[in-house]
This record gives sequence, structure tokens and C-alpha cells, in this order.
Amino acid sequence: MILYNVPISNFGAKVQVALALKGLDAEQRLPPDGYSSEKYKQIIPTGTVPAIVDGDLVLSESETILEYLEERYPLPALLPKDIAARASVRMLSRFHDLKLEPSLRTLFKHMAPSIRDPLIVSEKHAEFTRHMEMLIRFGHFRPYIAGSEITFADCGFAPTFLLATAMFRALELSFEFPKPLQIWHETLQKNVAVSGVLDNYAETVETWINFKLSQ
Ligand SMILES: N[C@@H](CCC(=O)N[C@@H](CS)C(=O)NCC(=O)O)C(=O)O
Repeated sequence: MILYNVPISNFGAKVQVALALKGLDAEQRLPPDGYSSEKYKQIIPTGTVPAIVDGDLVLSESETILEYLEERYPLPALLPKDIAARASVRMLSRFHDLKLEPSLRTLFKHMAPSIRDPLIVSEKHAEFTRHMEMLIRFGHFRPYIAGSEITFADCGFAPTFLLATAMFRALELSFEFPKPLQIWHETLQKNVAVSGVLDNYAETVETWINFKLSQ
């Protein structure tokens, strides 16, 4: 399997966490000429990362990739057996992709002080905080986001919170990690597969932020 990714992508890290949890190896490649390039679109039509190629299958969209990995490589399972619990995992994971993460993504282009718009920064920080509060209300955190077992709902949130913590610190904005999330984070760190991916990702994030702050 080939995983097309760029090291700073939190959606790429989400797929890496899922691969690590399943004990799967993928050859990691950078998109030729960068994502969105014509050359890359000849391989991955959406031009986005992350994307995988597994035999004849070409797949983009992190959530679809996780669903595919779960069906193709069912063990260890990252979805619970119970139908209602599976639905909760999917809902939480989509909440990450479609609600929480996009407020952070908007801030990527405001990390460089020279082109920062303080109004957008403060709006998106408030939006992210509201979504965090929402998550605390409907997440389970016993001890994972969706319940007692690690699931693919944990895969997206872990890199995004790491990124958010570093970005808000660099922007000198408050970002309180609520208690249930602190416990969740400590539990995840004890998982060697997850912490291996997150440690590498933390280094990439730090380098990226230092570069942005110098611009
Ligand atoms: N919904 C996508 C989002 C991935 C995403 O936004 N990737 C960015 C890089 S981090 C990208 O490929 N951007 C290029 C584009 O959207 O054309 C997923 O879950 O995989």
C-alpha cells in the first residue's frame, strides 16, 4: 500500500494513526510536484492528501480510507461491534472532519505574523472553542472519545488537538485542554502505536510553526 501524504497534514496523521493501530505498513510518498498539482492528479484525481493506492484501488478522503482499512483489514477492529456504538463513532469522526477541524484549518494562513488577520484569528478561535465544548457534551471519554475501546474516532482528534495546542500557543491565545480530554490524551499516549505517530507529528508541527512565525 502507498500512502500519499505531506508531513504537516493532520488528516494524513489521522490515517497514519489508523495504520499504526492496525499494524499495517504503507510506503509513504510525497505527492509529486505537491498536492493539487497536475502530476499528482494523474495518480490521485482529487489532488488531495492523504490518499492511498492499494493494488488497483485509488482512494482519497481520510474517513473513506479508514472505512476501507476497517473492512479490508478487520483486525484489530477500530469500530465497535454494536450497531449504535458504530454509529456514534462515525458521528464523532465526522464531527471532527466537518466541524471542529475546519476552524483550525482557516487559521493556517494566519500563522505568519506578516499576513495575519487578528479578526479572523479571534473568530476562528471562538468557533473552535465552541466546538470543543460541544464535543465535551456528546463525547463519551470512557476512556476514549467514543467509549471503552480505541476506535477510529480517536484517530482524527489526536493529531488535530496536538496541532491546535501548538497553533494557539503560537498565536498567544488561551486553549484550555478540558479535564476529560487530558485523561483521554494520557490514555492515548500509553498506546505505543499512537504515540509513535504523534511524537513524529509533534516534531513536524514545531518546525512548521517556527517557520511560519519567522515570516
Ligand atoms: N476531507 C479531506 C481533507 C484533507 C485535506 O484538507 N487535505 C489538504 C492538505 S492537509 C489538501 O489536500 N488540500 C489540497 C486541496 O484541497 O486541493 C480528508 O479528510 O482527507
